[in-house]
Amino acid sequence: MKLENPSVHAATLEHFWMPFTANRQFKAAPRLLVRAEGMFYWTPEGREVLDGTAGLWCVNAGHSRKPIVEAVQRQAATMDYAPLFNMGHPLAFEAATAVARVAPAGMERVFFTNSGSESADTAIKMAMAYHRARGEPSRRIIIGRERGYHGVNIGGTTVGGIPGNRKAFPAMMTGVDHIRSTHDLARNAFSKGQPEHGAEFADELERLVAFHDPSNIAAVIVEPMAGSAGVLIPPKGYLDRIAATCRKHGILLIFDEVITGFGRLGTPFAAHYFNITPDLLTCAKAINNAAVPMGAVIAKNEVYDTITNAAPEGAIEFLHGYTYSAHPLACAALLATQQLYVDEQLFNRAQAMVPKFEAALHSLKGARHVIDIRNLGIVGGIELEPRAGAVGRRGLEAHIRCFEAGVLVRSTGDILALSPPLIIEEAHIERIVETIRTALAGLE
Ligand code: PXG
Repeated sequence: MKLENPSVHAATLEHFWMPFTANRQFKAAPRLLVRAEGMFYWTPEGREVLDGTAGLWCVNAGHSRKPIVEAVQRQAATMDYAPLFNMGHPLAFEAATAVARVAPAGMERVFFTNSGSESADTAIKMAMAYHRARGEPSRRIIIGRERGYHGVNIGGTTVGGIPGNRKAFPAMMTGVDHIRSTHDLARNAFSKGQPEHGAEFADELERLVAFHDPSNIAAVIVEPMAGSAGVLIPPKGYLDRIAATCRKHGILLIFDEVITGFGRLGTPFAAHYFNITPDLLTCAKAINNAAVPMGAVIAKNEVYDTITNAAPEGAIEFLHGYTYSAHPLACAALLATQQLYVDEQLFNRAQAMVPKFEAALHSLKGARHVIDIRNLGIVGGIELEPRAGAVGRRGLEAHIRCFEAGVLVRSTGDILALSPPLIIEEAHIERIVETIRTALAGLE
């Protein structure tokens, strides 16, 4: 028997079924990256591309940083893999301790996953397990929000609120409802930082709680700042009202901090930024600078204690976990990354850069097609007027033009999103903004 399939050739693009990509269009005109360092990527032709998105909101310390690279290399040569079910390896405990050190006070229990999607589904299961352990197993409903993104697994897809991501997979998980998004261009366009209007959107949660009855609701899951759906910044007072409603009715609050975690807003987490402590917090991406896939759910100590103490002595308390939970290479990258964040004071650095970032971004007001600009921390959103009959085309074309001009920006529909590495300098900010301005000027 021939072992090699004769129809498969090494240089072809057709075998890789690409994630969240227009496969046919991409393969007709591929945009490839082969090397990265600091603020830059390079294409196979050797063209430099300034990274305005930290990869996909994840490379917060900049690319291929030496301490992280060396930590992963060392670990790969020392112990490639070790099982963690009823076994352990020291790096897993050290990594959890490092995360607990920067987590909000009282949230010091860390469950490792391999992605933001797995973190969302893990948090949903934790919420259900918590209420069961407390003797209220009827609390199973999870409330998400329109335009929320919590990854692509079954729980995250169902509680997520991006219509396109959901429509082919309706009602995969039962017992889910959604509050409306906070996006309100009419009142809040061109706000700097948190917009003034819209705290009252949180009142809808009270309505849903009354409708379903608190005795049936396990948790509310929101991104403190919605990233994927186009940088939607919470209005002033909004998150406080959501948190107060959850507290009042014994509902767990889950913050999805996959994007906001580890310095994106100039604080370790958005929870610190908004001074709200959720019950569960999901993260991934910048947890280890995206050097090796990794995510985590950070739980309030009380959630961990409740679930753990409800199980009989000797029993596994939470029947959940992944083969690669706390993978040694991911843990090594995590420890080096967290140390780098401290050594370079990257969160403070990000905070100090916000006024310059904000001013440069808002200088695009008046640029062609721009109908809104919004920002928080080192995150920017630029909303373009959609082209009649072709929603999303203008955004995608702007992304491609910027890439060709040497700057990576993210497009989601007709919204451009910026989330550069936190090592960004003023000159980089200027180059990103001017590249966008030029790209938009030449765009129909
Ligand atoms: N929650 C949030 C808030 C996210 O932003 C996930 C969960 C899922 O994480 P994983 O690791 O399973 O992908 C994310 C992921 C974009 C973009 O263009 C954003 C994400 C992923 C890909 C693209 O905004 N965020």
